[in-house]
This record gives sequence, structure tokens and C-alpha cells, in this order.
Amino acid sequence: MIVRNIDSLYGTKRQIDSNNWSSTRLLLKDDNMGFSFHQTIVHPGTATRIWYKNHLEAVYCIEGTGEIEEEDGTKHNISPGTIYALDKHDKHTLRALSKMTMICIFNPPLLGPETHDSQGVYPLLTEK
Ligand code: 9YT
Repeated sequence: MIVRNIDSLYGTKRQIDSNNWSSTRLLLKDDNMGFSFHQTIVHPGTATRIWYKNHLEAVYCIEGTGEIEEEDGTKHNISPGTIYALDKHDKHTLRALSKMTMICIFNPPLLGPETHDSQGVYPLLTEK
């Protein structure tokens, strides 16, 4: 059994910061769960273009408000209780109207150090 508290992960290599968000990775590939599990704080007023072409991601909002815009311009409001699942590797833009706290699940699991490239893509890492 794995038991850990996020407070023990802040400031370690499991916390990855970008200009627009901070992701603390509670479960990673080497935890052998078949997915990775992150808490992502999205900073207020930011807009982030994202395309997880190598991963599926589900995102559940537990704090804050914002919107997700699909490539065709369709927009969806996000508030606590909203989940979105990028089941088609959907290109999207995420806008945070306030500080948003999101729980994010990735399949395949991230190894740990991944951060977005210029297209908002994570590479498919296979080894450390
Ligand atoms: C909501 C979102 O996708 N933000 C980017 C960071 C990502 N969720 C992560 O690595 O935790």
C-alpha cells in the first residue's frame, strides 16, 4: 500500500512548475498503478494551450472557475465538481478565471519530470 501526503511532496522533484501552473505528482509510473495522479494549481488569469498527443488525461476541478475551449471554438465552463476527459487527445486551451485546483489523471503514467513543450505536449518518456 502507498500512503503519502502532498505536503511531503511540495518543493521536491515531484513538483513541476511552469509559468501558468504548478503540478505536484502524487503517483507516478514507478508507483506501478498504471496511471499517474497529480494536483495541478492553475494560476488565475492564465490561458494555456495544451495537446496531450501521447497521453489521455482526465481533470477534475475541486476549486476555482475557468473554461476549456476546444479546437473548434466550443467553450465549456469549469467549476468545482466539473470533470473533463481528453479521450481523443483533444487540443484545447485552458483559461483560469481564478486560482483553480485540479486533480489530473494521466494514462500512460508520467515518469515525473515532464513539462509542456512549445505545443503544450508532454513527451512520451520511457526511461529515467
Ligand atoms: C490542467 C492541466 O492539464 N494542466 C497542465 C499540468 C498537468 N495537468 C500536469 O502535469 O499535472
